[in-house]
Amino acid sequence: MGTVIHHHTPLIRSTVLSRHVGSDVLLKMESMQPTGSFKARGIGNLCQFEVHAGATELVASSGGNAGLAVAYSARLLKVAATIVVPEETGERARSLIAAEGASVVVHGASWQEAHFYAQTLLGPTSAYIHPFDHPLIWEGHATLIEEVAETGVKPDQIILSVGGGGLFCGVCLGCDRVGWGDVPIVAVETLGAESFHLALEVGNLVSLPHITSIATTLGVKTVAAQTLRYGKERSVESVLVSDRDAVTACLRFADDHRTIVEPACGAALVPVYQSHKNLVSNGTILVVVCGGSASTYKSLQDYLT
Ligand code: PLV
Repeated sequence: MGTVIHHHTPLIRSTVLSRHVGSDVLLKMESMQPTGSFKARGIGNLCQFEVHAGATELVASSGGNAGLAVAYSARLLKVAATIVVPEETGERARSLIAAEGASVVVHGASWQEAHFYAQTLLGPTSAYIHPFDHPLIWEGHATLIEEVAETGVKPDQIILSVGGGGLFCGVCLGCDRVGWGDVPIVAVETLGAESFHLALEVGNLVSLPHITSIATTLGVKTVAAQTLRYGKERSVESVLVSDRDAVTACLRFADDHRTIVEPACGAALVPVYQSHKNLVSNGTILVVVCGGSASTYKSLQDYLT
């Protein structure tokens, strides 16, 4: 058996949110993974594969949470890790990564610059761990849908947030595996990080000039090619929300569910808190509470003042 890196997470029916929208709102609590986000699933899977293939060092680039999952995996798998984060990644995320025993390197304005730089640090026995663009990452993330399906519930709609789309690809793959290929997905991004929205609009991959959203872990200038492919093939509604609304959703969620998440995750809660016009009524809505470790209650409050 391999090393246990991700956990089976709770699936909670939210009374508050269900009453609010008039549908059953089910929360897949990925915020309860050991490093606070869904990343443990797919990133853990890729790290495990690389170490079994002989890697003695894992090198990654990340907005924060993927890097934290690499650092955590590396510690469990007993290999070294170097994580390159951009300048916009805050002190809290950096210190959480360092606390797992990884080296933290700060480079570039956004994740894309960190990504190019990280690849120059690879030694002969290092493996590069991308934060979202790898089939083994999608395989790992797909397990969250398999866990929901095991409960016997089939949702009428799935809401999640999109950065580069690793989570989205994993959810699409998981849906295919459990026979949910027809379940529509609401894909949420913040304004200033809307690389998926624009790609869907023009039908091609686009590159944002800058990331201006505070949801820096959604701050990917170009989504993965597979993200766009799935986006074209399936029933996907792309929704854009403001940073302010994402933070407000985080604070309401903290009060309603005693859980602190990043704005990157709060974004996926906005359509629910704002009773978005296209939410299914009298049905079942699955929200992927993807989590994120960089925020504190105070940092969320400070943003609004
Ligand atoms: N964050 C990536 C990319 O950052 C990272 O390196 O951590 N929600 C949270 C809390 C996240 O951390 C991320 C990804 C996402 C959502 C979006 O996931 P994706 O990239 O798989 O769509 C720049």
